[in-house]
Amino acid sequence: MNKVILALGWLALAVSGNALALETLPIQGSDVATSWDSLYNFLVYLSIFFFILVMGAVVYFAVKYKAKPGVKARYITDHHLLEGIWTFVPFVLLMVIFVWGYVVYEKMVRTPSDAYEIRVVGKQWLWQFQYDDGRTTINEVFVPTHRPVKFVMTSTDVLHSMFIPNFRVKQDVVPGMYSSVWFEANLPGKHQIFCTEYCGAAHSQMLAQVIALDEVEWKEWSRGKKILTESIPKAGTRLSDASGSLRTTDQTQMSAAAPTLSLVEQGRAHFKGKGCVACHSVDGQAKGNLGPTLKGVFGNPVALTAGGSATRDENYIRESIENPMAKVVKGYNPVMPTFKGQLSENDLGALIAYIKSLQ
Ligand code: HEC
Ligand SMILES: [Cu+2]
Repeated sequence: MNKVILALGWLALAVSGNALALETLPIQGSDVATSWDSLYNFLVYLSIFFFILVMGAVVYFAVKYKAKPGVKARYITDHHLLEGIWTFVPFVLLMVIFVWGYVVYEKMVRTPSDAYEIRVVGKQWLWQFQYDDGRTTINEVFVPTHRPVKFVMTSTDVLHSMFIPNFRVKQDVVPGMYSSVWFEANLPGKHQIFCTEYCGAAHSQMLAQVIALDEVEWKEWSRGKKILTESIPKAGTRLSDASGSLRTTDQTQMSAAAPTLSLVEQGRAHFKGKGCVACHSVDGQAKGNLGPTLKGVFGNPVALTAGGSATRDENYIRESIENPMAKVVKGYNPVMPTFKGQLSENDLGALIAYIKSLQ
């Protein structure tokens, strides 16, 4: 009898544990969060159902078939119907989970092509954000609501990971390459960012905020106004009548050092300053046979000397600059010097933005 009470105790504990799991999710700050939660809740309810079913059967059979003196247990071999059911039902359920999971995953990883891009650099121990207009911010990133936003991310030192619980998105940030994550914030206000890859002593303090701005505020920010972030509440707690313009200052001062050049202009300056212009044209004309033109290359495939082709995305351009021998463009000699170590992550981000703009 004691064992039965113990089993029932475990049962109650497990069920309440699961019920708690349903209550502890952060608020839903993006559309993906809603789909993600539905799947998560389905999994929890399914687990509760089967937990009760299996544990209930264990307890029931333990009592019903308790060994009695003088009674020999009957030996049962197979039961096709039963076996068929317990194979088919889990198969169908797992397929439902697989397809559903795939659909949500697809939504999370397929970045809309019109997404607003922000470059992110993770370093021990802060997050830096770089915008098209040349501004940078530290540990706060300003994004519009109801518009897809894409982070193109890299690290200057070790592995970090961008995790925004309210949006249910997470992506590793890796030194030497770019990874990306996208979301569409649907709730204005502050959303917490965590670094979720252990990255050294102050890892737990590598925190930042997504500051999702409503339409009015986003316009102000885009015009170069400073947003008074202290007065912006956590997402979900915002008063409906709060007007964005109240939270911007009248001076055109920036949240970070005021940039004189946009990102593309900064990239153009590096392109000149580092001597890329000696070998690469940007107008589609061939520069002798020194190097290929960089006009209209971004996003398009290129044939390689070693055979095959490569897509000229952020990572390809980066590799071309840091390790030019890795993929040599067909028809050219491998004469490009490496620029590894000569460009900061911000410079690289600007150069890539510039090459991207040469369409
Ligand atoms: C000495 C001449 C030279 C200089 C200087 C030079 N490159 Fe190159 N670059 C080349 C050559 C030759 C190729 C083609 C062969 C290869 O892929 O290495 C090339 C290839 C590239 C590619 C790939 C182009 C494609 O069509 O896929 C990119 C991107 C690039 N360079 C960017 C740069 C940038 C940015 C700089 C300046 C920081 C730079 N290069 C400086 C000679 C040069
Ligand atoms: Cu980190």
